[in-house]
Amino acid sequence: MIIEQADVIVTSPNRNFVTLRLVTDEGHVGIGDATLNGRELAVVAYLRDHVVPLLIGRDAHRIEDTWQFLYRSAYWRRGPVTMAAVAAVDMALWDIKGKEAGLPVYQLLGGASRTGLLAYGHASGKTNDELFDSVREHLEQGYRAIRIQAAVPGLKSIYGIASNATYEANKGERYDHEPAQRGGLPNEEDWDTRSYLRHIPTVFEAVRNEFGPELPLLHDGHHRMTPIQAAQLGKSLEPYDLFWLEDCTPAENQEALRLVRQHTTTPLAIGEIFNTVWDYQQIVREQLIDYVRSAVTHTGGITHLKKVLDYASQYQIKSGMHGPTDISPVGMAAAMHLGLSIHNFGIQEYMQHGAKTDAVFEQSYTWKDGLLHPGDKPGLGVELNVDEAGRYPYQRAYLPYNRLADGTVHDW
Ligand code: EZ4
Ligand code: CO
Repeated sequence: MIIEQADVIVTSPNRNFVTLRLVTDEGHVGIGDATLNGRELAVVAYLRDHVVPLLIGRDAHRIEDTWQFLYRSAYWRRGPVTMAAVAAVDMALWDIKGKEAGLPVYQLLGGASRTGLLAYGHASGKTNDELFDSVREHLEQGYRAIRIQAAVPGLKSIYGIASNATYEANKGERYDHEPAQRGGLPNEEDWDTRSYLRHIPTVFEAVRNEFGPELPLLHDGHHRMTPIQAAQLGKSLEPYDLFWLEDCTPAENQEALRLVRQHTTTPLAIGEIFNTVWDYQQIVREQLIDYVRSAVTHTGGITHLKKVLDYASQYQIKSGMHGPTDISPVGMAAAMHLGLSIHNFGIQEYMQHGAKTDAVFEQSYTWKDGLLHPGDKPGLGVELNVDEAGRYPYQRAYLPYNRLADGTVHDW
């Protein structure tokens, strides 16, 4: 089965998505997600100019060989652009193999290890009352685990607070929280770690008082703390029994997590911006994290992320795959097939795409009683409606960035 055609399709229904579409000589179509939020066109160029010419004429069945060929023959290894491009090829080939076999991808990966995937959504609010409304609405929608982000007094605009975080505020449309703003230049947000460290434990105390001890609660520190500040936060959140504290430090310095671990038993999740197993080498071996945050889209596809998660499983570390709306429905489906099949699944982030996105990407995955399931259609189970995609041209969009009170640029 030979790859005859490869197209890179950029579309911007509710936000930008990059999709690789492969067609074989037998007429099978496979799609893969290559969306790198805020840097989409870099991956488009990498695919179109450098990867597509290598794919035409290759045997579509040789997934592992194609992965190794794209990774090693480039000479320039790793990095988010390269790995998102490789991921898209990998996903599209798994999609094709499933269609050829007449099986959903999770069956090719060993079959289901569970009936469905626990998913968490994003509640947020500028005040505790607003936050409680957002939590209630998520519970009504069926979420069984919820991420909590709250505004910090004195800071005008910070990460994770949706202006339209409730169904009601969003005029009855599913909300599609997306920090990347279309058009113009990056939004500037402000930051002060001391105010944040003082405020966040009071928010979790209020949420536990309101919703009780059972509900799994998560929180994202979004790379802003030093190791000792992260240790302080982990410790101060211990009474509220978090499912995880995410990205407490910018974890390029893997060793830094040792210090955090020495001080707190709050579980740690890291890795949404990592892209290979090498980024996890030390933090997994030394058991410095509890959850792997990598998305299939940003970590070399199903083939490579499965290797990362198999490595993590030796240390009882589980998956917590990244799933904001900047992962396309194709990337989300790939995550669900992988999550359903591996033994060490932990939780899946799931935010629900907007109506326009759903019309471009026809999905067969389901979300019922708080659990996701990839569905049983052959392949990944998502079809790209090329005509519908063509109605939404690319729109430049940047992620925001942070400055401290004295004007210093800070991690976002
Ligand atoms: O900021 O996906 O846990 N989720 C996150 C996301 C990221 C965006 C960046 O593209 O941190 O909201
Ligand atoms: Co995050």
